Amino acid sequence: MTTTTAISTRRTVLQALGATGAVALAGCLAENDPDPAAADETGLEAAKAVDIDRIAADPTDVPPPVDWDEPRTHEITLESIEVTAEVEPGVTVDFMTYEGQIPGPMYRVREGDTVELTFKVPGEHNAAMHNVDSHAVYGPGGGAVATSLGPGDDTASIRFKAIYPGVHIYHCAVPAMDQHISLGMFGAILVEPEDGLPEVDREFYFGQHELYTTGDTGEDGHHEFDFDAAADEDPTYVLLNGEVGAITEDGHGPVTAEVGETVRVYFANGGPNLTSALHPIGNVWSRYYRDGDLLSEPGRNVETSPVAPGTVTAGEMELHVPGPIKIVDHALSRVTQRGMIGVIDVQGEPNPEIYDDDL
Ligand SMILES: [Cu+2]
Repeated sequence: MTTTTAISTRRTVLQALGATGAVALAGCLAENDPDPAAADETGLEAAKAVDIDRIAADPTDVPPPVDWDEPRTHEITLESIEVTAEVEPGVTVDFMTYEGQIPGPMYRVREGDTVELTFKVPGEHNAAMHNVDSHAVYGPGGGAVATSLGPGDDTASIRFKAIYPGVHIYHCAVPAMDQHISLGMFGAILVEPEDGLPEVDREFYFGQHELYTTGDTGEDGHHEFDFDAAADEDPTYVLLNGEVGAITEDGHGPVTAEVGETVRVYFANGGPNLTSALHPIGNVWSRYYRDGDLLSEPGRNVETSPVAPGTVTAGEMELHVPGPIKIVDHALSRVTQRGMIGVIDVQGEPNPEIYDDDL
């Protein structure tokens, strides 16, 4: 383990958790870190030049609510792109993605709409075979059979009718699907019920997944995918939007919202293996759509809820007071030691009747 950089993973996350926690926990971690001279050497290659500066999808990149009431047809083109990018400074990975981002783009249709999906695997951007298995599809492999393409193959197109409402995942489902999902190939498609969803002020879209590599967490260099670690379900990183603390001050910055607003979060767990214990630190899911079920009555005031791999879920929060809300997996070692955190920064006037931090 490269001790210095291993600490940097934790420091990024601990800073995102809050200064007090950072001081207390950083001291604790420093005592527990092994002597660098005794560290094992995994012999990573040097970090590679990156193809893109950012693998993390923008959480505000959510399609607007359905405003039509007759069935329509959506033409969607989705491209697989393999790119080298950083998980954190000094640590590179050859990711596999839809459209160069993690999670892949979110799509939004209405119950009864038709989707014509064209999939592309351009030879110049891919070395492996890929496809699309969408959980919104009735059909073999959720479309994966018909969309399986090798690099440079002609495009493949499928048409499906979005019959059942819900928020669903799509992902790559080639034989090494665990590898491809771990390297980033998953995203969300929202099929709104005919009656729509409650109006909210803002929506965000996040994706959790875990990364299994030949290096140690935070070890400088280029990390390769580790099939043994995947078999053991022993991840090097557990990430929100593909990077350590991507959506925090130490990454690309938090997303913002205002006191008094109601926000909805769509949360995809790509996995491939770990169930997330989804929790918004400093808030609660006032209405929670378990397992992406948009037809049943939502759960009320849900604190932490399991999100199985291969699921997109949704939850709504009321923003009564300013300050950060931290989106985490409440299996907290994944936060403090594996990178899994994102921040919604709520701005506005204090509301001491609800919360007073200076009595
Ligand atoms: Cu793939």
